[in-house]
Amino acid sequence: MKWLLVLIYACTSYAEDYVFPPNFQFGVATASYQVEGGWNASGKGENIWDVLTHNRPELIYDQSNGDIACDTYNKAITDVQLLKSLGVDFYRFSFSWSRILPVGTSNKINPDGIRYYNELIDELLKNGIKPFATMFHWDLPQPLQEIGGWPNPVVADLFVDYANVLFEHFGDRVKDWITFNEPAVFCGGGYEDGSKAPAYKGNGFGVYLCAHTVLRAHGKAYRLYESKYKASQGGRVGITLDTYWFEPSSDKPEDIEAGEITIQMNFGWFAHPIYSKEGDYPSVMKERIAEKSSTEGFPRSRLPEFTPEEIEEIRGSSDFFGLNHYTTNKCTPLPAGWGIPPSQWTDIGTMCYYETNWEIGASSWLAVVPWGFRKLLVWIKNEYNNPEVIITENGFSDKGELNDCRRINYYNTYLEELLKAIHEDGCNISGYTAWSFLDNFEWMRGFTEKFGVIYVDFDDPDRSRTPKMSYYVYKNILATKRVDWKFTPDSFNECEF
Ligand code: GBE
Repeated sequence: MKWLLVLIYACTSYAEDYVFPPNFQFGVATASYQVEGGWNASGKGENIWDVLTHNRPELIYDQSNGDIACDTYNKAITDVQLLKSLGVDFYRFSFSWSRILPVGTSNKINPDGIRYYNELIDELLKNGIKPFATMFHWDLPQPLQEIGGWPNPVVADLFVDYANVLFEHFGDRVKDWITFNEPAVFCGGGYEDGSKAPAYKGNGFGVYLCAHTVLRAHGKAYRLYESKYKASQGGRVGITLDTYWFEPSSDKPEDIEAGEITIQMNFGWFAHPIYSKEGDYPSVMKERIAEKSSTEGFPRSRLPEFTPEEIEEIRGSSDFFGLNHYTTNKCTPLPAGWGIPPSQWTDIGTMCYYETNWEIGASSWLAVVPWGFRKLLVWIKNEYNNPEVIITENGFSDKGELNDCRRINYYNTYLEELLKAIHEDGCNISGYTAWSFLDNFEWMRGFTEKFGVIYVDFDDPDRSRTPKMSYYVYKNILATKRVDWKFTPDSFNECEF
């Protein structure tokens, strides 16, 4: 009996026993529009989220906006002390394009924008925290939307001009750059399903044009850094892509194919051009959209084509793989006659859903499925030759409680799966970022869903901050480099897991 127990113990992998590698980096993240406020302060121009929330408040669950948000525009310096005490290696924040370039083009730079980010970056460095900067987290300057936004190919060049301003002013101190946050989400939301600014509803057309410009912009910004700044500044540039894990709904071949097609056309869409050996869009995506387009009577595919030069420019244009991951869906082929073509959804041709017994956060899309995280990490390893992955977002939403045991459960279980991916699957993962540092403006969901490890009182004109229980649990993980289910911070009640 005793030996049987020993055997069972030896064969079960206890992720609790795994530690994070010594050079593994931890951080927390925010995004400019979600936290800064100061929407019209000192020379800042308007962006598409200012315009959307002001003109169409009915689209936001609580009719709120990011005019003040967490007021980090005025609180950056004191917030750094909360980062310091948390013990993070880096802070992932994003630049507001229209705070730096009020009308989007680089002929006019706003000195107050440069000042604001200089002060934040200097304060981080003074406190031993690396700035990890995203150039674009969805807040496009409104004048660029007025010329069509991302579907207009010219916006790629304007983005590169903006990137050049950022490298020039901040690249002496910022060494870790992300060009874009989740292009699949802002292209799909902005130009296909209407769930993100500028909230256009499309028909399987603008969404691919948006993505095409973004990929070209990313490749060009990467090559600009490589040729003009890398030697002197010595930093690195990558991109952040997001995806659910798409689990086949059964082991039937058509369901397995549905899972694979879904990840290729939601994620491979961006990952394949950048990280695969061959470059360009995944072949399954090119074939499917060409075929659908032709049956729909289009003279050519709705998916634009890269030139051979563009394929080369984009291929390999990333020094790491930034990954945002939150949840998992199960997928099966779309039943015949479902969906109205042309659309991105009918192009993909699958139907994905949650199991009814999965735990759901305050966000209706956020099911807690930690094993999906590990499967995704292994899929990336196999598909793209084990690139260096940095988890640039992962987190859980609730209604803002301080005793946030469900968030702690989420972090503990997802981090355990990440540890298994490192130690058992050989995945090359070098960092992890909790979303989010602060409760903040959750896009169309307004302030109704909270992701922060710090509570922000949005009724208090001063936007006071109170660390939640998860803040201290995360702090303990960073300090001990392991997950400890028994750790209960002082003055909090123990969680029942
Ligand atoms: C990240 O995206 C964002 O980078 C970050 O800004 C945001 O605060 C964080 O997630 C939390 O949401 O019709 O609304 O139910 C779901 C995560 C929409 C990826 C939600 C879009 C998850 C992709 C559809 N999803 N998001 S619906």
